[in-house]
Amino acid sequence: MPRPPSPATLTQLKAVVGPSGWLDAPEELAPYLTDFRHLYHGATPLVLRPRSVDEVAKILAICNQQEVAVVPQGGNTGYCGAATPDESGSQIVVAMQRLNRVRQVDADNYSMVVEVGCTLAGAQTAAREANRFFPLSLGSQGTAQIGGNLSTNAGGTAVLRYGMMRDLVLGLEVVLADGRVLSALKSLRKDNTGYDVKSLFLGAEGTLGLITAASLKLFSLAADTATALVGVDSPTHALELLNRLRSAAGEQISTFELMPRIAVQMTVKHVPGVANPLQFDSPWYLLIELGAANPHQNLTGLLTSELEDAAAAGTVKDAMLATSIAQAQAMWKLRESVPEAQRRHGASIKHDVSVPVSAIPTLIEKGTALANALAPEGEVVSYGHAGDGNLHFNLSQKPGADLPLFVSRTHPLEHAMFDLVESLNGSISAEHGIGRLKAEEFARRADPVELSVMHALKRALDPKGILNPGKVLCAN
Ligand code: 2HG
Ligand code: ZN
Repeated sequence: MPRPPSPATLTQLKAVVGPSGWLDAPEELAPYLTDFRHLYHGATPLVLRPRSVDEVAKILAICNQQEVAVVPQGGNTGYCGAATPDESGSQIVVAMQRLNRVRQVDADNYSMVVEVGCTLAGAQTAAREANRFFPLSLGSQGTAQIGGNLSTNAGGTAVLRYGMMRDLVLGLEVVLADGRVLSALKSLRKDNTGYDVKSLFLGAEGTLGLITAASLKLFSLAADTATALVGVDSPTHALELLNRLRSAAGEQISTFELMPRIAVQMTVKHVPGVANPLQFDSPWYLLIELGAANPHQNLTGLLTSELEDAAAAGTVKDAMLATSIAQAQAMWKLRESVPEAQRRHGASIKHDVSVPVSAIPTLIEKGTALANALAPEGEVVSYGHAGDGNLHFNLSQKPGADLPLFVSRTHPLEHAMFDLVESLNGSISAEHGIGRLKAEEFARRADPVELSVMHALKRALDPKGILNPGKVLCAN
């Protein structure tokens, strides 16, 4: 069991990072103590901001020896409280933002090595400057850091084509609990040498080691893009359109995002600068993007004719293709601002879940019935990455509804939603992770054998339990 750090240990830790590498004044600590959604308010005696792998290694060696708990933190944009220390005041925060070098971009190998404190947007820019493309794409990419993306196995809006963060990793550098550095930073597409050890740290939310750098896959930049906002009558029609587009455009579809009317209305109302680019009203909207490296693909022509055929078949109600970069950006801003709009609208209950793509219409239909029955003070705002089966099945507090009553619906509704998701062979966490928020539900619902393997790995890699305790796995 980890214990509070002694004054001597705190002094030792400060010495590792030097005077500019630590914070302990209450006003400086404050930003590190609350998660993005303000669900948790923790305490810590010390925030360390290492600049090098060597410093991280020394920090962990000391903490392991002294049995002091460590909570790694990146951009602090996570949804499940994984990067927030607990309330005990005995956990040290290790913030990674100064470990932010781009170590290498190898354009010929279509790879780059970046440190975990780089923002996602910074990594994308480094790739673009070498005429390459790093495809992970999230609304929070200006703040979210690569370390958090790796540790939560982030998803976002291009998973349909490029997969999740896990699929974009070639190699990792990780500091283990005892301070040893695991160097698995090779940039190879083929490497069949034993167990895939690095994969253990992806999605582990800092509970098995602290990732310090990653080798990431790069792709060709799109020279031709087509973006459209499309209105459909139902999620079933959305699925029909997805199938049609997959047949016609295959891998070229990178984005297929679903939004209900209420999400669009909320966003236009609450987020400054968001104009409704669609001049027609529809129960459901889709943001669709196709991209190709070949500039002569005429993707706009392809998308136009597919949408026309879909309209003739009754699948599509109406559609608008972006005719300028500004118009495409406005469509993206509309989609990416939905979480912000929900935040401004009032309290929300969120479920980041996934099901097989074919079950999305059932999830929405049955989930809406559950929500109406179990949380009548809320209205359903279910949107997200329909093309890969991940829905943010969220609720917003109805205007004027009783707040404590609405909030009291959270757990009963979550149980019912997770039961539904399980009955559809889905997952209770699609892309936001487990953190502290879902640790108990995860322990209750995970396959017991799989869970016992996870605990065995945790014991093997972190025998003293100093790495982000209470996150992902509940105590034994
Ligand atoms: C998104 O897809 C994010 O916009 C946030 O994953 C989802 O706020 C949410 O529930
Ligand atoms: Zn999402």
